[in-house]
Amino acid sequence: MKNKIVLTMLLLAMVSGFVFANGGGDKAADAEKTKIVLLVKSLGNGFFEAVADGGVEAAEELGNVESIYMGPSSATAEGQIEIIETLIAQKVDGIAISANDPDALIPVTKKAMKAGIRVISFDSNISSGGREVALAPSDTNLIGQQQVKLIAELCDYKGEIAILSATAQATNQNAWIAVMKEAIKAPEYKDMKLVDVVYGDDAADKSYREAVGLFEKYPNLAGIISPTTVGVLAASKAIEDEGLKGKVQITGLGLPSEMQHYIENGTCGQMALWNPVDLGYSSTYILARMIAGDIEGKAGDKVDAGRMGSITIGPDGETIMGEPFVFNKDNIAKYASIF
Ligand code: RAM
Repeated sequence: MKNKIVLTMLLLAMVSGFVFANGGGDKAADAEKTKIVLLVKSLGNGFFEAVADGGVEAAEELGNVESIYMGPSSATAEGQIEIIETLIAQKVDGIAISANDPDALIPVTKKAMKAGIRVISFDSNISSGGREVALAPSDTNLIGQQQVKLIAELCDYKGEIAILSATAQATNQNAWIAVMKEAIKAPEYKDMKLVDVVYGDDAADKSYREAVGLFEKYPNLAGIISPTTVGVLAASKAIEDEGLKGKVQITGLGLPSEMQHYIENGTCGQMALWNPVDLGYSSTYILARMIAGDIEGKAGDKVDAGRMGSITIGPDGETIMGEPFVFNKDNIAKYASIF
């Protein structure tokens, strides 16, 4: 089934690129298109499907680009390494990776770069040396501090708090959690205690089980922070199913289209996120400009990124997209129709 989805997406990507860029149906020209792959943590995640939409949008605008969406069936570095090996053999032009591990991919991405493939990471980054540009959705400190503030407001600044994360190796979640652990030491949070960090691996069933495990282990649990779209959705469902709405608060990084029900019925009072469509769109533009030779991908380079304007590459290739939005009952419907 999953293989079928990958194949269908590949075919769709090829067909749409073909129709939009060539119009007349010139197969030779199609083969000459710049092939840019968005390699995500895992398939079946609505967040990354929105990223893929952004890739296709950018490819259509750029005209000579084919956007290809790929990912392993579960969020592992091994699965991504296997795919990158295949992409090297296929001689694609560029790969933008949301990495399942900051370091484990480096040997294979180095091999890809040596073979002339341009490699950037986005969303969940690869350490320096394993990619050229690293596009973060927002400032790490800002995200971590905001998550603690959001749960504090929901819990009246008191009680036991747990974190339900994605995988234990995820670069992005681990960086945010490190900030949360520091942030919660601030005086205004003195009556809040971080009791546990558990991992749902960005799989809906495991995340759900981990949430239920927290309710059992901590009968006085006041709130959960889940900085993953998969986790926050699963935990919200677990809270509702277990009749804990109002007793256990939940916040995190949630996709409005998936969380509308839980925001509107008050299970999740508020949560944050950025626009994943913009992330796929920006990544595709950055790679396309690097492949075309318009920029090197070095600090100080300015990328002309379509409707995202000009993106400046920072020191060590690190680049930030924008600020997270906060969603609540008042604005969720508007955003749910977009991503
Ligand atoms: C999940 C993934 C992704 C993360 C979002 C917030 O979809 O873990 O990497 O950025 O949540």
